[in-house]
Amino acid sequence: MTEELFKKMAQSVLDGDSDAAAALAKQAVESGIDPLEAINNGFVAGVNKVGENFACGDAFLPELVMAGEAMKAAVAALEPEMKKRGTQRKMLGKVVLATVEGDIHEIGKSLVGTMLSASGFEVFDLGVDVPAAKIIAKVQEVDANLVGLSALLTTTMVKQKEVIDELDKLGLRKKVKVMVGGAPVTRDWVQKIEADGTSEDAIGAVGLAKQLVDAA
Ligand code: B1M
Repeated sequence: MTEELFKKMAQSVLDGDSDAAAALAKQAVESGIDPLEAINNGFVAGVNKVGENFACGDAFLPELVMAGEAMKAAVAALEPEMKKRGTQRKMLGKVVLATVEGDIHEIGKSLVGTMLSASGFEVFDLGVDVPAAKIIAKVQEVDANLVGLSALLTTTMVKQKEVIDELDKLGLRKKVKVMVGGAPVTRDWVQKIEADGTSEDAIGAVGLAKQLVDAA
């Protein structure tokens, strides 16, 4: 019976069906199922499958976005019960995320944020066109262990370096890992600005964020 419900949960995420995901989450609460079990044995199985499908070209961007949204809807529906039970979901880390100053491309950055938060990171998404000073202030305010910087323009990539330099000046660079991304970002660029890594897509960003937090 519970196994059947877990399968339906995974399927709701695969289908990108936020309403079904939220309804199944509520059903789990009413049946007395531990909300963390519902997340880990039900919904996460779905989001992992979508990630695999995306990586091998069997799913595309809209499916990825909708799966992330469905996962978020499920977690939101389970959160009150988690708080009630005092079993907060284990957070993998705190990420301050932004598209750098001068750049208003938001779609890829938001997708990365959605997948990170659906995967267990606490995400502070500062939006687009964000100056380095604002990013650093947020890192300090929330004691973040990761910074994610998106840039879609060759003219704004340099702002990624500016954030890294500022972290360095404040002596925060060892403690705070930096991942960068966006279409123009290459491995060479990552090395040049001494970032901690990049990924070509949102699923890769989740894997990278987990690696960086584990290595810290
Ligand atoms: Co602009 N734009 N745009 N644009 N735009 C590009 C980037 C461009 C390549 C188009 C082109 O000429 N072929 C080009 C840049 C050229 C260059 O610098 N080499 C360009 C330009 C020139 C411009 C303007 C200057 C145009 C103008 O006004 N003359 C202007 C700049 C404005 C500014 O930022 N100051 C501009 C404006 C816009 C719109 C506002 C119209 C719109 C953005 C709307 C919005 O975001 N709300 C827009 C769009 C849509 C694009 C394209 C067509 C699509 C970008 C996108 O959303 N892709 C883009 C061409 C292209 O990329 N094909 C283009 C989908 C998204 C899911 O992918 O953002 O790459 P992406 O994110 C991926 C990965 O890169 C990675 O994961 C994401 C998910 O898979 N990733 C990360 C991203 N961030 C990451 C962070 C990570 C890890 C991975 O860790 C932190």
